[in-house]
Amino acid sequence: MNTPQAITRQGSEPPLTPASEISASQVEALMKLPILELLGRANSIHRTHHDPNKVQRASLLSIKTGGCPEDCAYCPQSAHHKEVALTKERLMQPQVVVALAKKAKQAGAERFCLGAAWREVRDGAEFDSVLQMVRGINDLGLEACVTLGMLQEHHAAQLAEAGLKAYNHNLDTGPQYYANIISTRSYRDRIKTLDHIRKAGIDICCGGIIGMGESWYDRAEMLTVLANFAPQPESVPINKLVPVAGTPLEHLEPISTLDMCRVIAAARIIMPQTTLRLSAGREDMSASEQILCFMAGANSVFYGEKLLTTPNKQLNSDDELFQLLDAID
Ligand code: SAM
Ligand code: DTB
Ligand code: SF4
Repeated sequence: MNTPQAITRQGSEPPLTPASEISASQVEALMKLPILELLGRANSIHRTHHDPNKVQRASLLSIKTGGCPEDCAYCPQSAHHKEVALTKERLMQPQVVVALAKKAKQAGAERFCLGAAWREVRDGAEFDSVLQMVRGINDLGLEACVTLGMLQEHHAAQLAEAGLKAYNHNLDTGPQYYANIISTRSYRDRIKTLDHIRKAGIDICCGGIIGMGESWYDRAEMLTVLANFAPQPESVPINKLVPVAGTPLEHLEPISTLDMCRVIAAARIIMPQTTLRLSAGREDMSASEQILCFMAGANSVFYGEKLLTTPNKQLNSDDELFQLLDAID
């Protein structure tokens, strides 16, 4: 797998077709194209590789909430941000999790994702419980995805054996901006975990957050690292920062939907096959704004009234959105 060192500032022409070794300055130029040109290019690539009318629904559940030792500036679950109003919760029981997965499936979810506020996976009873959850979700015919922080090779092998489809582990931002956001683990640590996931044969779900004060070049760097993974990640979540009170990023200005679209469109052009998930930050977007993100190449959302700890779109609002995506009489 390529590391961030692979990024170079070479050339300024936006690429017309996905390249195997793309540079951050090329991706930045792509994101800065006239918006209609950018959306047009992205949509045409999207239609070549995906059903243009299909948006996947993934459900999300926080199985262990709060008290995380990491200092991620955006995250309400970090124990470093003492002003955040959040009740810590211990790891949930497997049977409760599987019952919630069953409900999500009945509501239309195709993938069920479990999130734990852990720095890393540790051997023991808690990890065994997570393996049991994965088996239960799999048995329901749902794709199972987990995000548990860093892990070692043998953990990835056990998750694969339990039938895990995908592991979510985000780069969060570009390598140069990263130190402004997280100090308790390095970019290289993240890449190492992703390597273990890939070697175990589990799909990689890896993306980041837009709107943390980063530049266009930082956004381009993050997408470039992702696009230069070989093979590219099977799914890429693009989160808009949810500015939670009590976190260091609480006062940041929200970024516009068009800026989100620019990032999504560039991601679609350079990663034509990936499932692009319009993740956190949909709550304040209108149906039309979300449809613009789908035109730009997003083809998955988190479905359910809560993300991990913050509100997501209400189910009736998403049901209306999905009706709008259908043909009309
Ligand atoms: N602890 C694990 C980890 O960090 O990999 C898993 C859970 S963590 C909450 C999963 C991802 O949620 C983060 O990597 C980040 O991209 C996203 N996230 C967390 N807080 C967010 C926020 N306030 N706004 C947008 N995305 C957020
Ligand atoms: C991802 O990239 N976004 C999701 C999922 N992976 C785990 C999490 C979003 C969390 C938003 C803040 C919260 O609800 O705590
Ligand atoms: Fe912990 Fe993950 Fe939140 Fe960072 S993003 S504080 S690792 S739960």
